[in-house]
Amino acid sequence: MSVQPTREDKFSFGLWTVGWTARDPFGDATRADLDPIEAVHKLADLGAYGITFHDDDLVPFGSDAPTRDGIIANFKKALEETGLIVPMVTTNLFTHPVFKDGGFTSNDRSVRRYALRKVLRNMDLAAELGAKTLVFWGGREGAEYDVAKDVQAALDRYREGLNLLAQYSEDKGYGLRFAIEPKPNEPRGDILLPTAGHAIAFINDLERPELFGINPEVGHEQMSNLNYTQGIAQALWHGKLFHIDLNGQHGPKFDQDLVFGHGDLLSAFATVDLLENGGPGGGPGYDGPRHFDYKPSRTEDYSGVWESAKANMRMYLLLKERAAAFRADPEVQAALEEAKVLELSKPTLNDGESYQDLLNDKSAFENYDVDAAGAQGYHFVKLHQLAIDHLLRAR
Ligand code: ASC
Ligand code: MN
Ligand code: MN
Ligand code: MN
Repeated sequence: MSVQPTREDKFSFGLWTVGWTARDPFGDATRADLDPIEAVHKLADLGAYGITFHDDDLVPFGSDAPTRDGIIANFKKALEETGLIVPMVTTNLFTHPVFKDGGFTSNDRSVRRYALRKVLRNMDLAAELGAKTLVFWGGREGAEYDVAKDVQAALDRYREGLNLLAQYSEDKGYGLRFAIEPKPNEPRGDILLPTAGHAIAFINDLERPELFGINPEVGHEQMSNLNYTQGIAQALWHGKLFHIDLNGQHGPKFDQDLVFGHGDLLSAFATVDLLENGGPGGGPGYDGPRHFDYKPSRTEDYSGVWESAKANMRMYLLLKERAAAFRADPEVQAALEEAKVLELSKPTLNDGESYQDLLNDKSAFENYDVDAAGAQGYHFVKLHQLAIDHLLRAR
């Protein structure tokens, strides 16, 4: 089995991940700054195909125009030398104090106008670098105090902002797609659009819903005690899984941003199985970047940083191989059958059957043996144990 990543695997990393210097609310940085050019070369050497960034990860906030141009030119050169691409770009609307009450939804109107300008400038760069997706992680769009935020007005302003940005992309011919990344809390006490479901519902009220999807992050959904795999399954069903942030998390607590699979391993197995193979009944899988948004632990030096970057890709490929073995196993196929997992793909009504036909069908109700149906076993545990046997290489 090969766990050597290749470009075909479509692995990408945020510049802010391997470049995180590990400053946290309680302690100083434990690592020196990482040169983005070194990050490009190192990630390319390790087998990644893409690198992503917030505007300020690449060009320090407040840089003058010549400095900015110089940094971007050097970055492009490194991309050309390595063949690494930039599949996604995102905008930092959370670090500078100006954004302490949000970007698109700050109570202060001038902050909202500034935030829009910052994204518009970044969108030009995204298009110049050939990015296909622009992510919005609204970490500061939220509140600590219910009485201090008019949530309905905030959603109006969120919508106003996103409509404008989409209009700009279309007018400029950039053809970008936009992905909203939910998170329930941290750094705000409560964040707007806290889960995948909230974000998908919100998208339906935008001017161009077809240009908007979501970028769910493993840990962010799990912080809400939600099932990540079920969340992305629903996003796929809606055609809304535009991008994905893979990492690891141990249940509802602070955002851990561990290596993918280093949190809930069983859930990670199910996630990879879904992304790679689609639903067992033929539902869609995922074709986009396998993007890692993790933070190399504060305990690690740079050799540990690169070990952790490799670990993300290794985890993904190991799980991909295990998921393929699981699907190929005839006993699993039989267990899926026995558990009626595949029967769920069969429509509940016959072809062309109306409710009147259903009402006329005595076998569906009057003569239905409800006690026998209630007494049947579904054998789900046996199927699940087969999955675990494959995951543990016991089969
Ligand atoms: C993002 C994103 C996050 C946050 C976080 C910043 O763009 O996807 O989850 O920013 O990684 O530290
Ligand atoms: Mn996170
Ligand atoms: Mn993320
Ligand atoms: Mn993150």
